Amino acid sequence: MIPSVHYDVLFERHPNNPILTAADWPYPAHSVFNPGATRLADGSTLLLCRVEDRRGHSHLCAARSDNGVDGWRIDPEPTLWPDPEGHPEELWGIEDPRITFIDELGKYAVTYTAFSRGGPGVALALTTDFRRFERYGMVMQPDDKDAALLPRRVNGRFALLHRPWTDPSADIWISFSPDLRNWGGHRLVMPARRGSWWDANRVGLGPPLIETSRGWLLLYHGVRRTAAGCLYRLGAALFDLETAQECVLRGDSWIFGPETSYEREGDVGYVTFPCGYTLDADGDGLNLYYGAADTSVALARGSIAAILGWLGRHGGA
Ligand code: BMA
Repeated sequence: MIPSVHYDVLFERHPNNPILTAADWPYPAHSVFNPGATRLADGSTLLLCRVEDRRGHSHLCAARSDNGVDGWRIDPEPTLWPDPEGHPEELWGIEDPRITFIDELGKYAVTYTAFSRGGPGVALALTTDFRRFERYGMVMQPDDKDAALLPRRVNGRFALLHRPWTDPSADIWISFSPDLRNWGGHRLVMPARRGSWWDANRVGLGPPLIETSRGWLLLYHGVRRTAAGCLYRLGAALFDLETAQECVLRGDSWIFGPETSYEREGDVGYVTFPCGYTLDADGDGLNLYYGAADTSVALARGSIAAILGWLGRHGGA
């Protein structure tokens, strides 16, 4: 075995992990995982968690904390509940939200997986307070998931990263819209690798893209299928600031993956699945919130400068 001590450690797990589980929930919940995250205007952290019930269907529920680690105030009832009558695409639940604050609108955009009879697609809702939501419905039809908006327009258009399912692999695409309703300009921006690579079979956006002076930083999950099941790990890549569609650097190895018992044991073991982050006041400290084994919510801390430095040493075009 190659000792991991020889690899750079880019994320440190929080000692309180897992920071949220179903046992913390104020109403019956089977599992709580894959939260979207954002910093609210008052400096507190909001996690929009995926909560799965015993039917197997998911909804979203907000948890708020002053320090982003503990003292969570969890909504006493589901925050965003599937609405299959008004929105048939939500028939079998809503999952894996990503949150982007859109400056121009002064609103948070929540992109989530809507599990329809036709398969999982990407749905969008806007909110200012995470209490009332303005649904835009399904913006990318099945099979598609792992989507997030960029916080601002790129060349005059809103931009959405997402992950349509194409035979034989699942890759990351970008699409553009003038109004968040009509989408076009679809383009493949990062394919899964093949063969024995750690991200050989599937890749998908993790949290929303992070804007840095060197480019848009993409943290993505890579999936490798094995005889024992799938391994979900995290990788990094950098996209050019101007178009957000040219991959400038892609890291060769994964930078975070399932190692602890709460990441390896659960409903779906060997899964680390981040959907959200917050930044520290210094603009560098990165709080990465991730689902562990499709069972609980965990936190790992890193630094944008350290990830960019690592990409410079371990990334290729
Ligand atoms: C993906 C998504 C995630 C889930 C992961 C591992 O396809 O469905 O919600 O965490 O699989 O089961």
